[in-house]
Amino acid sequence: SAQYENIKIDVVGAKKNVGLISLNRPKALNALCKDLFVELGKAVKDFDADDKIATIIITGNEKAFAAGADIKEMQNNTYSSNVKAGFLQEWEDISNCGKPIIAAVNGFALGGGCELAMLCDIIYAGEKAKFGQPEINIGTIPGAGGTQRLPRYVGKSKAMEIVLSGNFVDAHEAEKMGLVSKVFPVEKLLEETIKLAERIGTHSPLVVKLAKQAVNQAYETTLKSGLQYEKSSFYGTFATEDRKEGMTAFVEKRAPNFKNN
Ligand code: CO8
Repeated sequence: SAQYENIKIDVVGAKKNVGLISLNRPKALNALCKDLFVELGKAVKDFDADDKIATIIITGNEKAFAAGADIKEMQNNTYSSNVKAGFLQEWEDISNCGKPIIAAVNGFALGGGCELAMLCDIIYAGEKAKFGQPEINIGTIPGAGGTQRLPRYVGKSKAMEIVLSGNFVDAHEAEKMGLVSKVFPVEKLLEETIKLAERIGTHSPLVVKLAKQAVNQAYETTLKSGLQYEKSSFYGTFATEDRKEGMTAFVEKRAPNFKNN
């Protein structure tokens, strides 16, 4: 991954179908400077467009997933410079990805780091992970979903507590409150995340994409229209070769051979 300075990319998994993105500014605890985010957005987009890649993982290092937006870079920003530059709007690129993205979080996931993890579809954590929205400590508030996605994960009281206090929550607390789906020993985290990514990669990529879109609808709409969306998409799977193959394989007691069609 010679073309990147702030991230590393690899293709991993037994079938080489998992795109691994490692944030790589260890001296700044992977603080999310603009250059890093531009590279991250490009790497996600490229993996999303690559037919050989089924699932994407974003990770950091043992000390930090990411300690937030780069405070040194933004300290002299002004309201008008933020508005004019559309400060950090490239973050939206990540949420436009059609393929599943799993965050593998060891160490600090703070501020924008916690928000980046929440932009992902699934969060796995190492047992030393720490999550928080400490923006309040530096006189600002979360700017990339901390006040909006976090309450959807953990409810109002816990989200308020985290955002207003700036206190950190550890991996087990984060799991208990539903922010994280599983916690592993630090050195097992990446291998377990790759296993999940590979498992997802055994399914029809087309149908995985539909399933991701359908779950995301749950956060965008009323229950009634979400259920409508789900039903249309479910009906729609019956127009695919992969649905036919999946059900035929079940009846014939064999493994399905999905064609992404
Ligand atoms: N930005 C820039 N540099 C950072 C950041 C950061 N967020 N976090 C750590 N660093 C740097 C430190 O400055 C230090 O650099 P140096 O060696 O040059 O002094 C190096 O990383 C190591 O950090 P520490 O020495 O502080 O390490 P400790 O182990 O003592 O402490 C902490 C670790 C507790 C994580 C501490 O570094 C810390 O509190 N960091 C800041 C956490 C924070 O406040 N994050 C929120 C930032 S604001 C934000 O994310 C808003 C997001 C808005 C997104 C908007 C999108 C539109």
